Amino acid sequence: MSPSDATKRSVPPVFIAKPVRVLREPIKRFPRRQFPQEAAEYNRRMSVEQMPLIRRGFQPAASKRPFESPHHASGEIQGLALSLGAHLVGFSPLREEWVYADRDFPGPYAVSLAMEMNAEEIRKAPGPEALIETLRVYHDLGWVIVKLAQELARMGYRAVPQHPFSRTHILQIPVAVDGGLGFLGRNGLLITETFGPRVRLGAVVTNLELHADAPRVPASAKFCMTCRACRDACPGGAIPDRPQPVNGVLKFKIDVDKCTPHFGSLLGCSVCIKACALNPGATNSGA
Ligand code: B12
Ligand code: SF4
Ligand code: SF4
Repeated sequence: MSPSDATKRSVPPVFIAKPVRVLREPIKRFPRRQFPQEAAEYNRRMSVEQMPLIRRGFQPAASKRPFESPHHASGEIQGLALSLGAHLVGFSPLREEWVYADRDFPGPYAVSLAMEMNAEEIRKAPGPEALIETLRVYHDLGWVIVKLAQELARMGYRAVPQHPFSRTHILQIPVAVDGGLGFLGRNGLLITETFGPRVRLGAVVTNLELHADAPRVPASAKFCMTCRACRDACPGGAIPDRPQPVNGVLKFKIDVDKCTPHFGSLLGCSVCIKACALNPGATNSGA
């Protein structure tokens, strides 16, 4: 089946679950008095400036701008996304397995986007600095996604933003893996070659035909099989010793019920990002 405009999913998804369904206990609220004002302000700006645009949607222009080839289209979209502020860009045909069961299939191609979080701020995790940095990058990447969607619509193509901090159609990590941005680490996060796991993810789904390179497994993925730095550092003991079969595929899967209490009480925690030996410049990388 060649990818076409938005269709309803016909194949049951594999790795699906609404977040509410996987969390046996509700996520504890972040302690209100500790919630930093700067983080609250980024949150407010996303709600009042970005979310209304996303809810309204992006109406494609009446005529489609032609591209010489999918290769040319990817090149142009990559340049555009980087100029808007993304740090990594990848393309993939969107697989139905990565779309939440209760959402429509949003389109045939995904543009995955990653934005780096500041290393100094993440080094201070867990605490208010890492939380502010998280919200800052959600906000800044949110604008990249909104603006890219606007541009695609102006070119005459459908564009469905997958904002990093709102309810999306897609699971960001496997889509980013398909787009060649990195691999799934023991810590349950996407690990990129350039920034390690210190990135936030978002995407725009579109019907513009894009050229996708085959996903690459970097050499560092092998190192991750034997390193356990994140597991030793995790305050909840949520990071696994071994990969486990999930829907027929071996993968590292964190224990969400052990993570969430710390995620809540430690203002988003982020220790599994900070502790990763594949952060650039980490002294425990074995390199
Ligand atoms: C719900 C959620 C949580 C929940 C549950 C976490 C979880 N593992 O599912 C809680 C609140 C605990 C949480 C915590 C954190 N989260 Co969170 N979370 C999400 C969210 C919104 C949905 C994920 C989901 O539906 N999980 C439920 C099921 C599907 O989980 P699962 O079966 O265990 O699968 C997980 C992975 O294995 C992977 N996955 C699933 N199937 C497959 C298949 C293949 C082939 C591969 C390669 C991967 C893969 O995706 C899932 C999420 O990581 C995503 C954004 C998004 N839309 O994807 C962000 C997201 C995964 N979180 C993120 C981050 C950074 C965090 C935290 C560090 C907190 C923080 N300060 O931001 C911690 C880290 C915990 C950890 N080590 O995983 C980032 C990850 C960035 C990265 N580098 O990978 C995301 C992508 C948000 C973003 N926009 O950047 N999170
Ligand atoms: S967010 Fe904290 S508790 Fe959750 S997996 Fe990462 S280090 Fe462990
Ligand atoms: S700390 Fe080590 S084991 Fe954990 S994700 Fe990073 S490389 Fe993999």
